[in-house]
Amino acid sequence: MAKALNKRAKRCQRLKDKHCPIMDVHKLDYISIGELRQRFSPQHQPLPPTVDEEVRGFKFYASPDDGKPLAIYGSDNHLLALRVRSKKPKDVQKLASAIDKLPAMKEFISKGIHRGPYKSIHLGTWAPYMPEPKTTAEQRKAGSAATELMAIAKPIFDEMTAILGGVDPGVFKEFQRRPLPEGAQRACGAWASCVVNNGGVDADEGKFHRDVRESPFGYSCAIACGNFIDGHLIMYELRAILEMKPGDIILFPDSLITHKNTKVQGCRKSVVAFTQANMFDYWSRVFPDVNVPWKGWLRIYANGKKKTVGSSRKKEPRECRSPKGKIKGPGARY
Ligand SMILES: O=C(O)CCC(=O)C(=O)O
Ligand SMILES: [Fe+2]
Repeated sequence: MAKALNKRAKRCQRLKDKHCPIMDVHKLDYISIGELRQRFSPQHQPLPPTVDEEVRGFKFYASPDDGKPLAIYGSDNHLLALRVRSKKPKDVQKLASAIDKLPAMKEFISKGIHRGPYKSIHLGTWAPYMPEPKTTAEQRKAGSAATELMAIAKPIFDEMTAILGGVDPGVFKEFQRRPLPEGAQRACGAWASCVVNNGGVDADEGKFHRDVRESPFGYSCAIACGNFIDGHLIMYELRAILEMKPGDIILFPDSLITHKNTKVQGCRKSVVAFTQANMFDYWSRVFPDVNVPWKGWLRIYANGKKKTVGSSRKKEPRECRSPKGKIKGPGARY
């Protein structure tokens, strides 16, 4: 497994050098991923009242017609955001149609933050408040429409995975190194799950948020599809507005960077692939060698309770079932 992953990561890097030798590269001297991690809080932090005025002064990164990739690095030379145009426009179109076929999606409210007019559905595998990762209830409820969508999205998830492997082999491997329990799939390429957003017609501007349940040591990856203009992605700490055209893929640490979409003209949909931090909590319970990197951080829950991450964790190895049903010990492989 580890060898195969290393090989895949190296292949992604070779492909990246071949396909994206020319990138529009920007380095920001006022922010770094290290600082963002230091400041990380699992609770949403209020932005200054002058935020709208500030945003008007942010740098706009247009998405060029030739799809030239854009990379934004922080002062520590770590990647903060990468935008790449999908090389599979037909699959992007199919994805947009498959999203329309999903059953009525609920309006999304997260941790008291109403994320605009989006309708959304969570697909794949995660483990909130449960001992073992499972397919999301929304996916089970959506049935065959969700299964079809995931099949249609597969080439896009593969593309996103290759992008991740090309720019951050460490995260690429961390996300895929360890198995999931029987019946739970790593559903979105390197990522365990995704959220499918459908903004409908002329979606309003979204609300600033961070996806605080995602690992602060990972990247999430979004693709925009549909028939629209605008709906750019504002990244607050980067003081940046990234244009996203249909088919644009953006890789960024969405638990660290406060972001929202601007108002859309037309029908904008998106799929965001992510791996929640709770997957690492699960792996750390099953495998004695896994340490959750954010162990020791103070977590403040919505009800005001505080807990130091990892303070009550027992490090006893537990059995893990392989997808084929055989019981395997710690370090089990697919
Ligand atoms: O659609 C996008 O560009 C981003 C969506 C997003 O931020 C989210 O679903 O959390
Ligand atoms: Fe988000």
